[in-house]
Parts: sequence; structure tokens; C-alpha cells
Amino acid sequence: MKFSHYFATCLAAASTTNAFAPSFTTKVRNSKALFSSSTTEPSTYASVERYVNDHPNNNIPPHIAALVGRGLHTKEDHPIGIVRAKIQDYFNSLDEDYKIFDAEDPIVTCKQCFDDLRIEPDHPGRSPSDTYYINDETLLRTHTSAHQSMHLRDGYERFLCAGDVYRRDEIDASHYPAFHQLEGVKLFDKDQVKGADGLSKEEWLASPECKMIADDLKNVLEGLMDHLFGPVEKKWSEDFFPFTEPSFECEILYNGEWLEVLGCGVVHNEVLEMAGREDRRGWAFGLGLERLAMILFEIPDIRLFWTDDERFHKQFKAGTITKFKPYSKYPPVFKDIAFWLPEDFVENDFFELARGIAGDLVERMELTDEFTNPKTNKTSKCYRITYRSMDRSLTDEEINDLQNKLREEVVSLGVEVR
Ligand code: FA5
Ligand code: MG
Repeated sequence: MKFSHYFATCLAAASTTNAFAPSFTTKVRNSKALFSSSTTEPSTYASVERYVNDHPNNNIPPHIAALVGRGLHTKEDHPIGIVRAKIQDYFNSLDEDYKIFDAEDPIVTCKQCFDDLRIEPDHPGRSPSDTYYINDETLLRTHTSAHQSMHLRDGYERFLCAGDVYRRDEIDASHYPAFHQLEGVKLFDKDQVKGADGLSKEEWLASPECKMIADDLKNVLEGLMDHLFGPVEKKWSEDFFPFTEPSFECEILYNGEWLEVLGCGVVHNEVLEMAGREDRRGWAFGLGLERLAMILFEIPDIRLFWTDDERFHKQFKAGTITKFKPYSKYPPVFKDIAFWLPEDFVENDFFELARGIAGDLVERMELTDEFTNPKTNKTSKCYRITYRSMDRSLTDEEINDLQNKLREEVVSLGVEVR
């Protein structure tokens, strides 16, 4: 499933059981906030045993565990950290104070990530083909919205929260299994929404108070886009999230293409109720930091954010947006693989297997052919894999080795290689 459709179908009641994991906060209006401490040291995050275990539902491979705790959003000279700081500056320039969180544990409960947000138990976004589970009850957060309810319950009324999020997904220049989001939430004073007391759901959605909140949300976010990009063409469309109503997405025009940068909406009443804030109304948004950074710095490939190559890092300085200068593009190597599918084939398992074998040398995996034999009713798929290093030229030999290993190991998914 494509994550652009992650929340495209869902309406449900939620259960409220598990306890919350602790959160670690930093102070607002403190330029050092980006680097202030959390009580869980990065070294603890980075221990693979926190994520990989023998639980039958654990589906976190070591190459994903190795990404957790890198904290790119807190690195002052990293493009992700620079964008994040710029967003924080914008919110600090507004009249209202926003509490800033940036060090919540990326391990969250199903309740935090899904139930508290009205994401129903059989929603596809919860399935192990899309989400990295540690065990039945805990997982790597798939979005920063996983922390909304906890902060609301703790009494915060305006806050930002940034962090790394994890999703099993397709592989290309703009998709990586780990990326960063920044969440924002604002509740309104009771007297601003008094008129909405006792309204039915339909009446609320049609009320001037609901419109006032949606308008404020769009204003704040349009201001943010202008702050980041200078005047830029933006477009609002309706969207769907189980935890906001109405919901919107914002696209910006970049290189002649409309690119989705954020999802947002008026916080759903039931979400507020579950967080013990049914007396209030407000808005929330979540934006993708890589998307913004790729545009601002003209970074062409999402893998670059994770590189250790000095030729990348020496180009960026805290507080400044500069255009990325590619350090020569090394040639790609293309390899095809075709196989007959078993009935329960999960495409993301195949993508992940390849990443596990070849790591970031896999640039893209594309379905190039698919057909079903009418006699046997069996389906065959052919994928083209683009191998390319961002740092060096690849040898035929090493790519043949990787491809052969993939051909051998893919059999574990029940396919029959052709
Ligand atoms: C969400 O994750 C919602 N939690 C956002 C939200 C928050 C809605 C609060 C309402 C209220 P979505 O899956 O659309 O929504 O992701 C939000 C943003 O994250 C996207 O607009 C995009 O900028 C970024 N994003 C999503 N998937 C990827 C990906 N695979 N790679 C890079 N960025 C991504
Ligand atoms: Mg979206």
C-alpha cells in the first residue's frame, strides 16, 4: 500500500487500555532547545536489542534498528535539523508560545499510535506489511501524531513535536523506511468556541467556530510556507484522517509539480475526549521534514540524508539554506528479477529483503511487468532494481553477488524465481 493513502479509509471507535511511555521534553523559546538533553541517552536508543527480539511479531530487521536514534532532526548542521530549526523559529515568532518536544521515545504503544487516534484495528496502516512491530503492543511510531494524545492529556495546549518515524514502504528517490515528521497542535480558549457547546456533529462541522479553527490552521501553515520558501504557490485539498475532521492536505508547486508536504485538520472530538480534553477544540498538523529539505536544499535523493560522506555534510551550516552541489553522480547498474507469486505475497517484504541485502546501494525498485497465466492462474511479476552508490562506482562483480543473493533469499517469501 502506498503511504500517500495511509489514512484514506478509516472511521472507528477506539479502546483505551495501555499505559503511556514517558516523554522527554525540551524548553520552549530557548535557542539551545534543539540540543538540550533527554533522559534517554542516544546510546540507549542505538542498542539493537531494544528493537530486535524473538517475539513472533517482531519484524524489525537490523538495518532498520541501526537507524533509530541517529537524531538527524537535532543536528544543527544537518539539512533536517536546519529545516526543523527554521520551523521552530517561525513558531517562536508568533504571539503564542508553543512547547517544544523533540526527544520522545520512537517506541510507542498501539494505543498511542493508533487507538487514541481512532485508527481502527483492521486499518491497513496497522498491518505488519506497513508497520515495524517490536511485539504485539509496541512498535516504531509511524507518525509523530502518536504523541498528540499524551501531551494533550498532560495539559499542553500548544506544542510542536519532531522525530524520526518508520514505515515499510516502496523504494525510490523520495521514499525511505525512516523519515522525519514535525507535528503541531493548538487548542483554542473555551470562550472562543463557546458558541459550539452542545452542537451535534453536523452542526459543529457547519459552525462558524469550526470554520474559524480551520482558517486559523491554514493561515498559520501558509505563513510557515512563506517563511520557509518565500512566496510560493500553495494549494489546499480535502484529505481524510481518522483523527481530524475536517482534514486537509497542503501541496506546494515545486519544479512545475505539486508536492504534498503536510496533512492537517480540526482535531476530532473523540480524540479530545479520549485525552480528557472534551471541553476544548483545536487543530493539528503533521509535516514531512525530508520533503521540505529536499526542496529547499535541492537534495535529489532521500538516502543522502543518512550518508556519512563528508562531501555531503561539509556543504551545510546551521541557519543557512544553500543549494546542494552533487559530488558527481555515479552510474547506475540495472538488474531484473522475475518470479511467480505465492498467494500471500507482500511487496514490502520483497523491498525490505533487498534493502537488507544491499543496503543503501538499492536506489529504486520498480515493477516493470506483470501477467497472469490463464491456464495455471499463476501471476508473475518482474522488478527492475537500480543499484547505485552515492559515493563511488560499483563493480559488476559486487552487484552480481548481491543480485544472486537476492535470487536465493527471495525464495523464503514463497516465490518461484523464473
Ligand atoms: C500523517 O502522517 C498524519 N499523522 C499527519 C497529520 C497530523 C494529519 C496531524 C492531521 C493532523 P501522512 O501519512 O500524509 O499523514 O504524512 C504526513 C507528511 O509526511 C506527508 O505530507 C509527507 O510530507 C511526509 N511523508 C509521508 N510519507 C513519507 C515518506 N515515505 N517519505 C517522506 N516523507 C513522507
Ligand atoms: Mg498524506
